[in-house]
Amino acid sequence: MAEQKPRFEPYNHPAGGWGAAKATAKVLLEQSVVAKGSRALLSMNKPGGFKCPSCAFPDPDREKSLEFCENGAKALAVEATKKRVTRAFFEQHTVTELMAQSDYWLEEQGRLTEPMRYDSATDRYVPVSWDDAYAMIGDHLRALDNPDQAEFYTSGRTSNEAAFLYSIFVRAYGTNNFPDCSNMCHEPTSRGLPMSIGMGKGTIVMSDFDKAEAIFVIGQNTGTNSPRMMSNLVHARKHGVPIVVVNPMPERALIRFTEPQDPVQMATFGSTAIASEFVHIRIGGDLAFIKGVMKALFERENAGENILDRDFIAEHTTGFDAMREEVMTRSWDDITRISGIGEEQIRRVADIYARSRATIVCYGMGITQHQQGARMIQQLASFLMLRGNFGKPGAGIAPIRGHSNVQGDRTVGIDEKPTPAYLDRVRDVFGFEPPREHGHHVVESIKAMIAGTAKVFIGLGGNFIHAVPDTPVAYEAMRRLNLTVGIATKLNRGHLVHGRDALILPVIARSEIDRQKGGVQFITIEDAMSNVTSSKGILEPASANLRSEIEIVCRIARATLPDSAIPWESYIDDYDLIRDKIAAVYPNIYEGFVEKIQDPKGFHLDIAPRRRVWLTPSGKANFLLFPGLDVDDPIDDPAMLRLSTIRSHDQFNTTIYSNSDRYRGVYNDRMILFMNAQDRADRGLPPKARVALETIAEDGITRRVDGLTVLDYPMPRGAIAGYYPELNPLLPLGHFDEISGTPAAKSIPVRIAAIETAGTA
Ligand SMILES: Nc1nc2c(c(=O)[nH]1)N[C@H]1C(S)=C(S)[C@@H](COP(=O)(O)OP(=O)(O)OC[C@H]3O[C@@H](n4cnc5c(=O)[nH]c(N)nc54)[C@H](O)[C@@H]3O)O[C@H]1N2
Ligand SMILES: Nc1nc2c(c(=O)[nH]1)N[C@H]1C(S)=C(S)[C@@H](COP(=O)(O)OP(=O)(O)OC[C@H]3O[C@@H](n4cnc5c(=O)[nH]c(N)nc54)[C@H](O)[C@@H]3O)O[C@H]1N2
Ligand SMILES: [Mo]
Repeated sequence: MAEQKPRFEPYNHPAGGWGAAKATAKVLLEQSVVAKGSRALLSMNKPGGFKCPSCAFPDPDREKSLEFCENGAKALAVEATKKRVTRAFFEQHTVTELMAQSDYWLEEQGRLTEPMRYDSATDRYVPVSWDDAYAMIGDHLRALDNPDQAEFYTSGRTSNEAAFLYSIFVRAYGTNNFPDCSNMCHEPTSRGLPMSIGMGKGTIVMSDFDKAEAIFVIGQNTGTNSPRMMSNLVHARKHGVPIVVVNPMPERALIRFTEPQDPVQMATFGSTAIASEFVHIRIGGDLAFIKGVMKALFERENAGENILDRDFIAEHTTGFDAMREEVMTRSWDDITRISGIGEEQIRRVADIYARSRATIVCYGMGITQHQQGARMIQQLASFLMLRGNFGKPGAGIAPIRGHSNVQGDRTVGIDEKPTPAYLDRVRDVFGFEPPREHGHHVVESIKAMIAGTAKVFIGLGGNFIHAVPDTPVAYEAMRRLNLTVGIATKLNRGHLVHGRDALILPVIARSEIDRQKGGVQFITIEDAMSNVTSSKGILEPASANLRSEIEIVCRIARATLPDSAIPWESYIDDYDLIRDKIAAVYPNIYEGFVEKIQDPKGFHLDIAPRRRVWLTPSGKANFLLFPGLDVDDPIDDPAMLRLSTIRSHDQFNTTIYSNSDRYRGVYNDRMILFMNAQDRADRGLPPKARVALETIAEDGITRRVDGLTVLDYPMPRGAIAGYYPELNPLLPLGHFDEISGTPAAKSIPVRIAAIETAGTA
């Protein structure tokens, strides 16, 4: 792409619509895959086709002709691209030269085509045979003093089958070190929600959207990150269902949206107003806000109204009185000051909630990535419990997951804290004694690398190095390792920041045909609403020398554990054999997997709270105490700003599709700080000033990012936002959610460190 000048222009149209249609066509064109891509799009998310590799939102129940969105099309187009990274490419560029290129450029080079090994003599990646690559991994792993010296990362695009075998292999090898992308994402859901409702997953299914009488969307940028959910929101609004949006940024699609799949709206340039209440929350103000809404409800009850579901509370819950008492001690002054929301709006929202007989709360990274993200989620569950919004149609909690199979990977064993019952099942089914000691999550794995106790890193997908906090520290940690392995579709920074030995192992992508001895195979995924469906690629693989993730895992297992009694090779030929084992390890969840997955629509995993069954120690749903009003540690520094690191409309995590962010009016620049104009003026900054940002932390480390342009934006006072992963150097490794270890990427305390240029008006 030619270097283009940065441009800022507020986007005043509805989101979606023709802008989205145009962007979809453009990306197919850029990747030279118009015909192939369009054919593939027709089969995406259809029974018998493959699952969109982008987000985890389920397929709709409503019949429609096309089941993809602009960003799903982008994800597919970059996967189906005609561009290739070949051995000639690696011959032309040393790793040092590649390091000087942008992430965007690396991604643009296209699909990896054959296994490569790092050669330190020439500072280049050179071809290696698959067998030699497996042997190298086996040699390194067997040479370690202790299996806990290896870290086995998983990213959430990995299928159930590959993740399951990986979890068995790693445990047979002898460790529970499973850092995974979930540790930076919905881990607060997975760890926090079970304490409340006995289950770390969402409790709604798609049809609940049609029955809900109120929908909350908190800290989630739906139009960009799970665009297919916009259909549900549009449908709800057309039927008069109020939608409460809680977000420090007035995200365009949540304000006004044109449904690209609605021919009438498209033809008439019509659109739907989405948020009936837009709650312009301060970063981390959600606890104060939710407690404010609860206080308003309790006050109305005290005044004689009948708002709470007393039967539900009595029969199904514990801890209600203590919780209510704590909420009632909070003053309206504190609630409004800390949330940034006026009492009047809080009471209006309370009224919406009080009138609704079935309420859904959806949330995303704006809730999870805080220092008390898990406890905040527990309060959302409590809020729902007040009116019995579990186990009835149209109601429940809806964590909107990220990667398309991040939920499934956890269900089938990617868990650094496995339960004893699960480990017993693994022992009984596979005949080895798995390690019992808990392993490392992401933050702990980096600490182990820094301490020098970790020696080998294997990444099953993902781009660990740019997803994690404290980028420079992570670089240094990676470079100390004996071996780093990237199992990937595309070249990324993680392959360039490597250990003494390094391998890149290219895989068959989800949209591609996976031919094995037993015929063409399919894999399965579990979406954010616990539907398990099959996915079968239809495109020719990008190269004849790719392997399936399953094969790679099995071959690594054999090379590492030559005497293992587990029949690794057999799983490569026939993935049904893996599904049989999944059923054996998880009889309560996956019994009859092989038969049930024959249904083209898939099947739904049991979610106990939907039946009002609470798998908690008390056997009830628990109102949990979270005293105070702050989700993050307050900091007494008048210069402090809270930085939220977010996604643009044109990226998938660390993959940057373009440097623009259409709905926020930003073109050709990602080094942006969205800031309230008054906060800017208070700091003596002219419009569009170029500044450096520095983290406020007490660990003696200076964290600074230069070259950021300040953009006046409707942010609440004291709150700023900028892009991930460029701002990850500002996120301290020690700044994470207490319960889950998830980095608090939405609440980094920072200050302006320097004004580089005065900017322009
Ligand atoms: N196209 C596309 N789709 C994706 C992804 C992608 O990168 N691109 N990533 C996938 C993944 S892995 C994930 S986890 C999801 C992420 O999807 P989202 O959860 O939408 O993630 P973000 O864009 O990081 O930010 C979420 C929102 O939180 C708001 N926010 C920030 N701080 C606060 C706060 O303190 N309170 C509240 N209430 N809101 C706050 C931000 O303004 C932003 O609108 O999307 C998945 N889908
Ligand atoms: N500051 C900040 N940091 C964050 C976040 C944030 O909001 N702010 N969000 C966090 C979140 S929610 C997440 S989930 C993580 C994401 O962390 P990761 O999941 O590690 O990162 P991705 O960018 O999704 O990984 C992209 C790479 O995956 C590989 N890949 C793509 N498809 C496939 C496939 O089918 N198979 C295999 N084997 N490889 C494939 C490609 O090589 C590509 O370069 O980042 C986290 N980090
Ligand atoms: Mo995520």
